[in-house]
Amino acid sequence: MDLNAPIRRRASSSAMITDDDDDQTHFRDSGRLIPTKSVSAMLSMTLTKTLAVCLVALPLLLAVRLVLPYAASSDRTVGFADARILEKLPRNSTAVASEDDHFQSSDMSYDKLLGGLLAPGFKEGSCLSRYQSSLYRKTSPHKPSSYLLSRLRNYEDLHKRCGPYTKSYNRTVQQLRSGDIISSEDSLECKYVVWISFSGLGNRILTVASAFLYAILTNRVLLIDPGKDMPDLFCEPFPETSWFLPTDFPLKSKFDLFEQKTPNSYGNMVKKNMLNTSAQLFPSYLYLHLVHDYDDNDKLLFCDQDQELVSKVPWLIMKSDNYFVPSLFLSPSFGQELSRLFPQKATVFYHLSRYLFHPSNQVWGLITRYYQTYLAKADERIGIQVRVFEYKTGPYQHVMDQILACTLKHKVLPEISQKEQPLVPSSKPKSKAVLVTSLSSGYFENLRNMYWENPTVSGDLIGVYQPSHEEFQQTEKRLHNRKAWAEMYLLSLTDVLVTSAWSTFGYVAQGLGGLKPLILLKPENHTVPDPPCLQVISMEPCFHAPPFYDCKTKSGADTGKIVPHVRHCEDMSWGLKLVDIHADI
Ligand SMILES: Nc1nc2c(ncn2[C@@H]2O[C@H](COP(=O)(O)OP(=O)(O)OP(=O)(O)O)[C@@H](O)[C@H]2O)c(=O)[nH]1
Ligand SMILES: *[C@@H]1O[C@H](CO)[C@@H](O)[C@H](O)[C@H]1NC(C)=O
Ligand SMILES: *[C@@H]1O[C@H](CO)[C@@H](O)[C@H](O)[C@H]1NC(C)=O
Ligand SMILES: *[C@@H]1O[C@H](CO)[C@@H](O)[C@H](O)[C@H]1NC(C)=O
Ligand SMILES: *[C@@H]1O[C@H](CO)[C@@H](O)[C@H](O)[C@H]1NC(C)=O
Repeated sequence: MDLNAPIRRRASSSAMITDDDDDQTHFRDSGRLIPTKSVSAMLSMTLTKTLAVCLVALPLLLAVRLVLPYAASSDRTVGFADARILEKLPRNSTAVASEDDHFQSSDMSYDKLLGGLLAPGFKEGSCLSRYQSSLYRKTSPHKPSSYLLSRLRNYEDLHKRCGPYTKSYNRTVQQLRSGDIISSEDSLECKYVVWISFSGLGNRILTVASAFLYAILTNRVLLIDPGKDMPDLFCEPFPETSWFLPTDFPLKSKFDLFEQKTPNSYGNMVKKNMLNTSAQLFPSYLYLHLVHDYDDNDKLLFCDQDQELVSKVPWLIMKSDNYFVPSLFLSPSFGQELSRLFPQKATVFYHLSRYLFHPSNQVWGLITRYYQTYLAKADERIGIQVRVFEYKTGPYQHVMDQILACTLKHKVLPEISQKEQPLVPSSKPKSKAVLVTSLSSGYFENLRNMYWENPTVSGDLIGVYQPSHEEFQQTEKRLHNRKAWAEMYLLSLTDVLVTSAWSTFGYVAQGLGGLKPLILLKPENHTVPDPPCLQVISMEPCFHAPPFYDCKTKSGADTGKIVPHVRHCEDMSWGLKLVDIHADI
C-alpha cells in the first residue's frame, strides 16, 4: 500500500466501522461509510494528527457511548465521532461499571469490553494495547466468571502487598539470603513462584499463563524473570506494582544452571526423601523442573500430597516449556477451585492470556500498522501458521501440498480455475486477506503467485501477506521476538485460522483469538498426512509432556482418561488438553 497517497492516508488511519453484515468490528477502508462531515474534517488533518486523535479519542468515545448508548454524540471535534463500531457494541455491558468512572478521565478502564477481566488504574499511554485490543476483536462470546474476576482482584491486591521491594518481599528475600533452611515456625506473609525465562516465545507465553494459574491456586505471587526481552515485549499486567523479578534477586545467577539434576529440585528432594510433612524444617526455596526432560519424581509435583509438601516453601523457582494446566485439573484439590474459576473449562488460556499478555507499545505498533495496512479492508481474514519441525527451514514441497490439501478441502481458500475467466462472474467479489506466518517465505510466495496467476472459481480475490521470514530462530535479536509476538497476535485477529501441529506459536494465536483452528497434522516421512488437517475440539493449548501417573492409585495411568474434560490432543496423541464436555462433540 502506498502510504503517501492522501486518499489512502485518510482511509488507513481512519474509520473503525462495523460491517453491516455481521457483528465484527474492524477498520475498513470504505469512504462511503464515513459520514461526509467526518471525511472533510479528516482530510484537513495530517496523518499524524488523525492517528493521534484516533488513539486518544476512540477509547473515550467508546466509553461515552457505552455509558449513554442512546445519546447522540454532539462532540464533532473528533472527525469521525459517528464511527459506527460504537453502535454495535453490546449495550448490556454498560451494567458492569458505574457511569461516573467513565466520564471523568481518558484514563478510564475498559472493564466492560473484556467483561471486567482487566483492572483499572493504569496509565493508558504506557500500554496502548490494553485499551485498544478490543477494537480489533470481535465481541467475545466467552464471559469470565464472576468468581474468576474476584480472584483476579484479590490476586492484584496480594501482588501489590508482596511485589518487588515491599516490606514483605524484602523480608522473604532476607530470609532466603540468610540460609537454605527455614523452620515451619517462621510465618511469612508472602510466598512466591518465580518464573525463569526459558525457551521460545510461544512456550514462554504458555508457561507464564500456567505459572500464573498455579500462583492463584496456591495463593502465591508470580514474579517474572525479565530474561533478555520480556519487558520489551509485554506491558505490566498488575496495577501499581511490577511482575518483574528484581535484578538483585539472590538466586538469579543460578537460573541458567538449574536443570533436571539440580540438588534443590523438587524431584531430587523427593528422591532423597528430604521433604516430609512431619519435618520441622524446610528448604527456603525449591527448584521446580517442569521442562520436557523432567522425570517421574519431578512430575509428582502435580499430586495433591506433594502440593502439601511444597506449600510451606516460600520460594518456588520454576523452569518449564510446557502448558501444564491440564494436569492441575486432574488434582482433586485444585480441580474444584478450577471448576469455579472456569465453568467453561476450555477458556482457561483464553481468559488468562487476555488478562496477562498486553503487547508493549513497540509491538502494538507492529500489530496495528500491519493490520490496518494489509488486513483491515478484507471481507475475511485467514491466518495460516506454518511451523516445520525439520532440521532445515524449508520450504518443503510436502508441506506446501499439505497446506493446499487442507485449505481447499475445508474451503478456507477457493479453488483456482484453469480458464482465464472466472466461472461465475461475481458482481461483488469477496476479498480475502491471507496472513501467512513462517520462518520461510516459500509457502507465502507460492500461494501469492497461485492466486495472481490464476482466477478463483468463486471469483473471490485473494491477497496473500507475510510480515516476516526470519529463516531461523534468533532469540538474541530484539526485533526478532517483537515480530514473533506481533505475528502470533495478528494470527489471533483472523476469522479463520490454520495452524501447525506441535507448535506453541500456533496455540498462542488460537487461544488469544478464541479460535478453533484447522491444525495441520505432523507429516511423517515427508509425505502429506491423511487427513492433512483436523478441526480441533477446543481452543486450549496442548500439554506436550504430561505425567502418566494416577496420584490416587500411585501407579501408571492414562491421564487422558481420568476426567472427561482432560483429553488427548488432536496433534499429539500423548499430549493433554482441556475440552468442554458439552461442546460440539
Ligand atoms: N517471526 C516469526 N518467528 C517465528 C515463526 N515461527 C517460529 N518463529 C521463531 O521461532 C520461535 C519458536 O518457538 P516457540 O514460539 O516456542 O514456538 P514453537 O512453534 O512451539 O517452537 P519450539 O519452541 O521450537 O517447539 C519463536 O519464538 C520465534 O522466535 C514465525 O512464523 N514468525
Ligand atoms: C442482554 O443480555 C441478555 C442476557 O444476558 C440477552 O438476552 C439480551 O439479548 C441482551 N441484550 C442486548 C441488547 O444485547
Ligand atoms: C526494600 O529493600 C530495598 C533495598 O533492597 C529498599 O530500597 C526498599 O526501600 C525496601 N522496602 C521497604 C518497604 O523498606
Ligand atoms: C523427614 O525429613 C528429614 C530431613 O528433612 C529426614 O531426615 C527424615 O528421615 C524424614 N522422615 C521421614 C519419615 O521420611
Ligand atoms: C517412509 O518411507 C520409506 C521409503 O519411502 C518407507 O520404506 C517407509 O515404510 C516409510 N515409513 C513410514 C512410517 O511410512
